[in-house]
Amino acid sequence: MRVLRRTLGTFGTFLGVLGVLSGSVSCTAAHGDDARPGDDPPAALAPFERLLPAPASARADGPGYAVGPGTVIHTGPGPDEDVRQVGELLAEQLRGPSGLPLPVVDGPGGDGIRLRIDEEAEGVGDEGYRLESGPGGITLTARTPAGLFHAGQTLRQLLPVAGPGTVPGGTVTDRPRFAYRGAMVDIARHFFTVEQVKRYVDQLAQYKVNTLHVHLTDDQGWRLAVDSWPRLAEYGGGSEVGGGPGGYWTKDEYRELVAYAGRRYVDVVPEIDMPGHVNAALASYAELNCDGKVRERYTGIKVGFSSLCVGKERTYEFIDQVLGELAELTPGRYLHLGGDEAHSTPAADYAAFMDRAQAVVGRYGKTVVAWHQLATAQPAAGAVLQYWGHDRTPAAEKAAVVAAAKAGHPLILSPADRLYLDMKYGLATKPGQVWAGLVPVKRAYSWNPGAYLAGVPESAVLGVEAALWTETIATRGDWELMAFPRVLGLAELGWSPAASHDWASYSRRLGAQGPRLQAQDISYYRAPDVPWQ
Ligand code: TNX
Repeated sequence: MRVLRRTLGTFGTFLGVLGVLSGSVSCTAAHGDDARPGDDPPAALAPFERLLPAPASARADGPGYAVGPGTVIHTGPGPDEDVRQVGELLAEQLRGPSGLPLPVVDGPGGDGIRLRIDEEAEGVGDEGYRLESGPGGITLTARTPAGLFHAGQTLRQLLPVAGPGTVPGGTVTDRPRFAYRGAMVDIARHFFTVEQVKRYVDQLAQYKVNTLHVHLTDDQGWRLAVDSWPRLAEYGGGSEVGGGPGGYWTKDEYRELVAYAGRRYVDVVPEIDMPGHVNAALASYAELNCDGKVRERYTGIKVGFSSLCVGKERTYEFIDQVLGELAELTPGRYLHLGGDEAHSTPAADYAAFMDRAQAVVGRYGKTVVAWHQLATAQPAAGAVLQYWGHDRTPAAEKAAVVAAAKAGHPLILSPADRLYLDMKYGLATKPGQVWAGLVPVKRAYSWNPGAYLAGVPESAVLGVEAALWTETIATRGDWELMAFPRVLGLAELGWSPAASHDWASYSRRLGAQGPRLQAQDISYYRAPDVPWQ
């Protein structure tokens, strides 16, 4: 791996990557911690040891609780609609695999699985929880319903993949390292339905990922209906990479996704990318173009060729109406403005445009998120920057981001050579790109977000996000192949304490997730250096 990293630092080209691969064979063989085909099957881990993401603390102690036909889920002591909903959802999630009835009952109850809010619970923060298991049952305690939801996801992992089972006795006390643990999906390059994205939300939420960033618009398609500009979706949504039919989400579908994610304590962050990446809009409305001439729809995979017309007042009416409708649909605090790769917008125009766009977001009561290129302009007070650089990003570009972080702009880290899920694992990976290098499972996990950018302290890092760009990804199978298992590494980096960071331990726990992923029909990549169970 060390050779891989060094070589990528020297050559960014495809040829460089080829060179790395031939070198990596001997490099892998030299490492003792890589399991290879033919090794003995890995020993099973005890339930508390296989939790992923690793909890802040877990202690096995004494006899456990057998979840069986008589088990009841108690959502008490008092009536609380949110706790009730967490209990209902947990029951749904446990019934399938266990085959048990698991009725949900209001009130404190007796034996069984008990969900309790305790606003004074210690060591759990806003999103964490305590899970205590003994012969009389399992008690999940948290300050918030979100914490109870996360406790329930831990409980799922303590039970067998199929059939009833016994949760060992003991206590888990847990809380996240970072507040923002995100995954981005690009439904613009290839269109994907709300149903597919909901499936991803379920897959992610079980690993305590709490944010879904949706890249809704790009050169190849506009994917959300906007009442004041209907041709955006109706015409601009009718294309995608490769010439397929594309598609778009109605407002009701978008609302449904937001509600579905919300029930799983996942916030939706919608992105309307601007001032670049806008060909679909320029193809839908002639008036958005500086020359007043409508553009052709685009189905290729180039970036950086389109720009909104910065000098035209109509452009600002457009973004005001689009962002206004989006803000109304979005209960979360963030609107993502994109702002990346605006290669066709002169720097001064870019800065002037982003000033006005950020003001619009503020006026609708939301907080701006933008790709880190915003650091080259003037990020608004409180704006969050999403860093997508990599080992070969020029020092000056990094320095602008570091300066913005020091000036108080929280960072979301999405290093392209770690967390871009569209990068190939190896050259044999069919879908995917290689511009940021190959990203094997180990590389996606083996870095420290708290000390990633020199000069940026951990306290300036809001969190991490894995991005699934879809230029080369057109099917659910390819989506899952690229996301799994690397997105579990993202979940672990975002949640688990820095002290637990260790590939040997992580890869064993990842291997133990294999049967769970399989049971959920997730077509994941069986990376050769993971000891899959
Ligand atoms: C860079 S990341 C992009 C996207 C591409 C992606 C492909 C970013 C902010 N821009 O437009 O889809 O690379 O890997």
